[in-house]
Amino acid sequence: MKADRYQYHDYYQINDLLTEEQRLVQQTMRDWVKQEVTPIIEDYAERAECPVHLFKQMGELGALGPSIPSEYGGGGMDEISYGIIMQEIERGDSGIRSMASVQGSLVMYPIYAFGSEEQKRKYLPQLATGDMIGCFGLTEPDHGSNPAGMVTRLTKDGDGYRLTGAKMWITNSPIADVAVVWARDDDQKIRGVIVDKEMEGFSAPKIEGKWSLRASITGELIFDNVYIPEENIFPEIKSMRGPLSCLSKARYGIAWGAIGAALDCYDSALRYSQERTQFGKPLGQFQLTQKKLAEMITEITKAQLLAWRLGTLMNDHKATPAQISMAKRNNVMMALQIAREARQIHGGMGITNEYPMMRHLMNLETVLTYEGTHDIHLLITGMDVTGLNAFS
Ligand code: TGC
Ligand code: FAD
Repeated sequence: MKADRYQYHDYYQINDLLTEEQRLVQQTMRDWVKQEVTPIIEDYAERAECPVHLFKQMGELGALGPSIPSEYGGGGMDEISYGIIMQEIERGDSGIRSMASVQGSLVMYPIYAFGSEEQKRKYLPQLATGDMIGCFGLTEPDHGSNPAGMVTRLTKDGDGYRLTGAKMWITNSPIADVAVVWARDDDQKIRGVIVDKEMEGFSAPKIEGKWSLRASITGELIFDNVYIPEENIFPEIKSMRGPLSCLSKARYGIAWGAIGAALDCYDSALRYSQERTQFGKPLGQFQLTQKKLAEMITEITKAQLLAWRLGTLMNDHKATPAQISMAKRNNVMMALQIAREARQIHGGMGITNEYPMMRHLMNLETVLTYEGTHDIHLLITGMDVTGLNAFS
């Protein structure tokens, strides 16, 4: 894997829309990915091992919880900076971006938005540095697209509660020190619980055999009558708005992140088309190759503009969940299709680990599914434009 192969394509001069600070964030993350992720990622992915050491490095860079205020250890940055960070990390690998986006959007964000002052002070600074690793438990074995059907129970027991049930497909869970878990209480309300890994009756077995996101570790969460003190419950939030608003943050990051994976594939395909000759000409001189490359950069540019505009709406607190769904859905499918076309341009070489496309392609199959599947996001847009709910 050649660490020096990147070119940073910006066909519509979108960098001109960025502030000085956002450009600095971009450059810092690019340098880090080039030095620390690209040289090792194929090896880790091949061995299906998570490069856990990257957590602390991302913490030092402010990439864990970039938009959490600095008084709690977060980066104190705006939403576009957060998006840029996700884009640059995913240029390296979707699994590494997953490590960061779960930590920031699905663990730090709910503690920040719904936690008590004590919970914020206890957990956020350590999560921000990567000294503590977190995970987010919403999906259950029988409730994926419909998390409101969850059967994990939080039952009152003396001064505290008992947690029983299981969560499935949980990023980071086997290596997590803390899990933000959503469960139904005695009043049938959805409550958020902070589960510490030492709690008796709690385990987080690894899920083996993934052909996608191989450098990201995924597991289950099992709660066998785990005693939860009151101080570990989010005090106020008591509805699906809790977990779903975390998803909004993470989906926004994915809308940017997917562009990074697409750019990495496009860059490799463009380079290969200029270097490889067949029939006495570079591949890039054939009209069919030009069509592929021209369509790729067009789709990337449209996705960049969608993400940037969404970022400005996020900064103004005006973005709706349906707008976020549109960007997540569009940009992930765009990246998946580009990974596939880029792989074709490389011919047989495209299936090897000399090039990044197959890894991105396999990763993006998960990205298309998690944080709401491609079809669920279509139905969210459909509901928004028609006012009619396809889920009920
Ligand atoms: P619904 O009745 O529509 O809404 C309940 C309450 O929540 C509010 N709300 C949202 N708030 C913020 N952001 C959103 N995206 C929101 N969507 C809804 C809504 O206004 C309402 O508020 P209130 O105050 O009136 O109570 O809820 P529903 O249960 O009918 O939801 C339907 C549906 C299908 C849209 C939802 O269940 C859904 O999005 N399903 C997809 C499931 C999903 O995305 N799971 C992701 C699991 S986590 C994950 O995949 C992490 S991977 C991370 C990685 O490794 O990078
Ligand atoms: P299902 O909900 O069973 O869906 C199967 C198919 O049916 C999909 O194609 C779906 O689009 C379709 N479908 C479902 N309902 C409808 C409908 N109403 N209309 C039309 N089609 C429908 N979850 C977490 O909580 N935390 C995590 O950290 C996390 N990390 C993950 C990491 C990985 C590697 C993976 C693969 C998943 C992760 N997830 C996580 C879970 C992820 O969010 C779910 O896989 C996803 O929400 C889909 O749920 P499901 O797999 O149960 O599929």
